[in-house]
Amino acid sequence: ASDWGYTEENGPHTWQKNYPIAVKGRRQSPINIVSRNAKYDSDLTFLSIAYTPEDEVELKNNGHSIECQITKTGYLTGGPLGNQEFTLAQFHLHWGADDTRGSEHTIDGKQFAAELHLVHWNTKYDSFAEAANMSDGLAVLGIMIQSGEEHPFFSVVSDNVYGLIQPGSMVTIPSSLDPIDLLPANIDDYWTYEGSLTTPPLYESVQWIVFKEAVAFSSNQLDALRSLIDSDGNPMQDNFRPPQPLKGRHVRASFQ
Ligand code: BO1
Ligand code: ZN
Repeated sequence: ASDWGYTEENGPHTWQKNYPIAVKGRRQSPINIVSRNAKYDSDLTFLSIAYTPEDEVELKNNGHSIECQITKTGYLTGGPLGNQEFTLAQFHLHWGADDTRGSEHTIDGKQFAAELHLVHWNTKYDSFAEAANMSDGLAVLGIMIQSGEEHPFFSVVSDNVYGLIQPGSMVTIPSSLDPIDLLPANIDDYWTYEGSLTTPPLYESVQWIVFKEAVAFSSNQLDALRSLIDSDGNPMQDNFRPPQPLKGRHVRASFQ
């Protein structure tokens, strides 16, 4: 079996063996966001997002998820990040075997069908690898996905999974994709807290920004993700880590 995964043998409850930070850490992710405990913070100014459309879409089955590698410059600043600038590296998803589960963060105990992560690193460092283990190294935008209407811009991913079934496979799709089109319409309302990578090595380097508004994918689009094979040779499904202890952390809200 792989070093880590989502089976009974190598799933989240076993990660602490090779990655003790899984239980010893003070800022592990994901968490359950309790909306009534989140404090409105008027200092949370609007997020400033300046992405560049990709003119080709580079997709990879990394054995744990489907990942889209970003090749154009794209920046995220503002909000909890202040004047620090973060650059978009990749996006990927976590999802369930069915629509009743799949997201990593939960909101007032509610789990969504999937969760999209747009992963950025702080440009004060030289690379993603250098930033990944710094307390202010990464910023991830988390978007809850629910089953509903087909998402016209996610189709470039979901229509091309047939070339990505086996772990390690990569395809480059000659279509454009602007990552901004994957965000909810309302990006003003979000929760934010200090957390970690949700997969090994579980580095405590992530400023999480989780949007209040969910985005819809069709059941066909979600089923396409479920058809992938993971690094254990199983259907890639339920590739989410459950919520972790808050350990005294505070979640802030950008809205009242
Ligand atoms: S997530 O957004 O918290 N689910 C997340 C989890 C892991 C990564 C990015 C975002 N990236 C991982 C790479 C590993 C690498 C590690 C540290 O970052 O997938 O290959 O070892 O650099
Ligand atoms: Zn993720």
